[in-house]
Amino acid sequence: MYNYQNLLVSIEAKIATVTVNRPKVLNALNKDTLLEIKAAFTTLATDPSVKVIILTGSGEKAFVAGADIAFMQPLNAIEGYEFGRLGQEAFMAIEACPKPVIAAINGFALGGGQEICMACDLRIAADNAKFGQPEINLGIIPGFAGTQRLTRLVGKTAAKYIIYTGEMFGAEEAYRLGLLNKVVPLANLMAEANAVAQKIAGKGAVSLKIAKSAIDIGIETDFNTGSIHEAELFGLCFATADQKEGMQAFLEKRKAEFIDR
Ligand code: DAK
Repeated sequence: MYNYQNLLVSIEAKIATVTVNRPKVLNALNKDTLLEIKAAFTTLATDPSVKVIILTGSGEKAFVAGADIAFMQPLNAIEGYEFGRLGQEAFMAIEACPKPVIAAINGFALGGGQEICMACDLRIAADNAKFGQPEINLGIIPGFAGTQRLTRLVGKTAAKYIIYTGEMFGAEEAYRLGLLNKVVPLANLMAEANAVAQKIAGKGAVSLKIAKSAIDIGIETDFNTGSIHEAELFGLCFATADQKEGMQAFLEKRKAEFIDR
């Protein structure tokens, strides 16, 4: 089911790990890799054996060093448009996936690499991680919705500085800007990402799914509409066995056993 050329997918204890596996080019994203990311996340979205997904890169040097420049260089305008749309669709498959997605950032996350980690729900970086939107140095701008996602995550002031200068910045600066949830030593990265994934996998799948929807839809709308959407989703929780169990467990002073329904 998960047999790809440029991606490795493993599943253990309800946690899927998706690894972009092109270490010779620092896991740069070409058309085939984007097609595989889109296919993998579309399948993972409905795979009942998976509750949480970790996205990482192969090797210790790079998470994803961006879109594949050698692939892009000869493209004409139509091909460039199609490549950009494909990238946006692949990243949307991550963002629209109803399960929490954690980026475990193990090195360079540049251009499309920073953009793909911004499409994830949470970001945990190794202390060697390097971020940046260097597209301006190539005569282009971020094209996988980076101008939109970066601005929403760090605000206009920081986003414009990062995009106008193309400067690289380290994990501590990314953390300070609010781009990251945690920074850990490289040797601990996957253990930490797995620990967070396990903690989340112990919650109810329905409340996780609708919390993601409440946040992601709410941020794209006005406060009042977002609050109404939240109230409707809040009400929906009361149709689940997990809400009954969660509250019963509290009253009985025991740990809740969620069944994801
Ligand atoms: N693409 C292709 N190959 C890459 C690559 C990339 N993004 N990044 C690295 N590589 C390759 C290098 O060419 C090199 O290959 P060989 O020479 O060994 O064959 C190998 O990976 C190792 O890289 P280096 O030798 O350069 O390693 P260093 O440690 O010296 O430097 C570096 C690491 C990450 C600083 C450097 O490789 C670098 O600056 N890479 C490029 C980073 C970059 O500019 N990334 C942004 C790419 S632009 C679009 C939508 C979105 C986008 C485009 C279009 N549309 C709407 C159409 C997105 C654009 C981007 O992401």
